[in-house]
Amino acid sequence: MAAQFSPLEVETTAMGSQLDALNQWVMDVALLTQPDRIQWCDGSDSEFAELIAQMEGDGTLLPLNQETHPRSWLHRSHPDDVARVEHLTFVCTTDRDDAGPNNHWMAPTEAHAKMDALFAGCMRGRTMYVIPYCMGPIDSPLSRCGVEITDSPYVVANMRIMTRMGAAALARIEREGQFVRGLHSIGELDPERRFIMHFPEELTIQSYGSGYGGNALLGKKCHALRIASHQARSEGWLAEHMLILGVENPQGRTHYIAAAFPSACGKTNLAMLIPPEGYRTEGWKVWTVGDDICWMRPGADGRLYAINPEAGFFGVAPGTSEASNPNALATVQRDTIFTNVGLTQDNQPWWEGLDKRVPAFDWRGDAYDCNAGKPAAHPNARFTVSARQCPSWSPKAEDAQGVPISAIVFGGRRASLVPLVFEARDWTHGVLVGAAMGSETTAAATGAVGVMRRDPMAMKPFCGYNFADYFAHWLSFDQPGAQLPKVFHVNWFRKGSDGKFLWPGFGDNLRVLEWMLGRVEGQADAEATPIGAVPRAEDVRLDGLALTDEARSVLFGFDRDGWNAEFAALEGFLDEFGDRMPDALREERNRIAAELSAG
Ligand code: GTP
Ligand code: SPV
Ligand code: MN
Repeated sequence: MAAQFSPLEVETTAMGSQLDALNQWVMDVALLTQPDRIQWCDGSDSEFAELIAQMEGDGTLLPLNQETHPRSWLHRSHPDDVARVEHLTFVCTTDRDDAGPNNHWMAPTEAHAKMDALFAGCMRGRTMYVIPYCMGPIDSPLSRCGVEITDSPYVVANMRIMTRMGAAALARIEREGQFVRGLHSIGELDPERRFIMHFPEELTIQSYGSGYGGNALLGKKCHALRIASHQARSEGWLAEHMLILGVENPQGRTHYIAAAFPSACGKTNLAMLIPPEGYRTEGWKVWTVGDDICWMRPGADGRLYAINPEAGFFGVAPGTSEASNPNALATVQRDTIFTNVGLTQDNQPWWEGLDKRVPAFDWRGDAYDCNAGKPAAHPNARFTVSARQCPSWSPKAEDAQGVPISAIVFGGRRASLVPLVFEARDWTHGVLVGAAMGSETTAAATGAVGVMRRDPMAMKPFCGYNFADYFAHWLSFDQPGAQLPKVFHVNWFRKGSDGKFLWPGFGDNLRVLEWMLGRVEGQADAEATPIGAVPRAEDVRLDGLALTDEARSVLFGFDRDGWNAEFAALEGFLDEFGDRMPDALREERNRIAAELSAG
């Protein structure tokens, strides 16, 4: 059936589509890229097994120790292709201002010409895979679909884990008639010939020259954040770089929390939190709904309802251990693709922070030299695994209606100034808190690590349109009848005078979540300050923690002079957006700045 719409001399698997627009696009792409073969992916087990066998055969995947890690593999990427490339990522809107100063911009005609030249003939000798996928539960009104065309079997295997991929997604696409078009080729994996282009007005993505997750699994950051944020703005919802978790208290009541932290700043870890021992004994539980992306929209009762558009985790491996994140470790014991981790002598995956064993090979496959001072795993080494394998996977995670959100949390890596937690006064203040977020850069993107930058709502690399319009969109949710979540800010990464983290983090972060939910239910105390409500040390349960006096005063303190300087700098940031920046945010900043300087 598929062969009839392809004028090319190519071998095509059956399936094809009932949707002329999809068939036509696949044919146009094939004419441009000239693949030897077209494979429509149905998402079946047999298709997955064939892909894996093929990749084992050509060395793309190395089978791991099947006794300790059944059906799990190591993929070693090209050494220059290990992270997102923000400097090569563009938002191509007709009007430059629609992309905003927060994005790299290129005119759509110029970008199309550039990409057409790169894609021309690039799939000669290769198979072109057509991947219909659904972001979110297949039956959810909040879900959205796309089709990714790629020449990378590694991408197909990862998309099968990360999305609802195949026949069911195709059926929904045929019913709806609309889908996001993503075209990807690994090209020559040449950093000089690499671009990640977004055309939000055309619901189109074009990615060339990288096989790395965020650049190549187009359902993830490209669709579910950059394109979806654009769609969400016009349709009245939010597409956010947030984890979603449920906290069940000893009375059996569950509150859901969504939290935006920048890349490699703790979303996966918080989403899979295991309560500290005392809390476990009392009956506290944490349920994982999502670890990276959250789509939210107001329900009939005025509350925000959230779904996780993803079906798997593409998580940071280094630092994951039995002590820090036992749930993640349990999740990746089988049916997992590891990318750029090290290997032990007996073929088990290994990364820094896992345990005390000494690995035999580093992520490039070279013999590991423990005296060379280089890590065995790449700092941005990742695992791809189905979310259903996670022991804390929430029974509500695949609910078509989503979960109601009680609290929104912003946070980043801030060595100084920012206390452990504070609460915004109201929604407008909360939007300003998100807009003002800053964090130190991490290995999730190429470039320097540890540099402070502004990363509003953890969306600096992911917002598909002008931040000023984005903040205005956030403000617009404050409507009569809305039951908006409370907004908080956290900082797990405050350092002491010895340069070490002052807060133990990980499971103990539940102590902070408990305080937040106490605020939501009107039970917990705090001190009002110009930056918001800050708990005193006695307002948060710290039993069993050995916090130093410095930790207590700094984590629960408020540094007026430091915040004065922070708010002065914030004015400059808001001004970068000129008239487009909503007055309400400027007024909110002015009000707090005045309070701060009034002393
Ligand atoms: P992306 O997948 O890139 O979006 O990252 P993420 O936000 O999910 O980050 P993740 O949870 O994978 O954490 C990244 C790093 O931060 C890991 O090395 C963790 O060990 C470390 N980390 C996470 N939570 C904490 C914490 O509470 N305290 C400290 N000190 N480190 C943490
Ligand atoms: C991130 O960098 O925020 C990630 C990994 O979650 S990627 O899919 O590469 O964006
Ligand atoms: Mn992320």
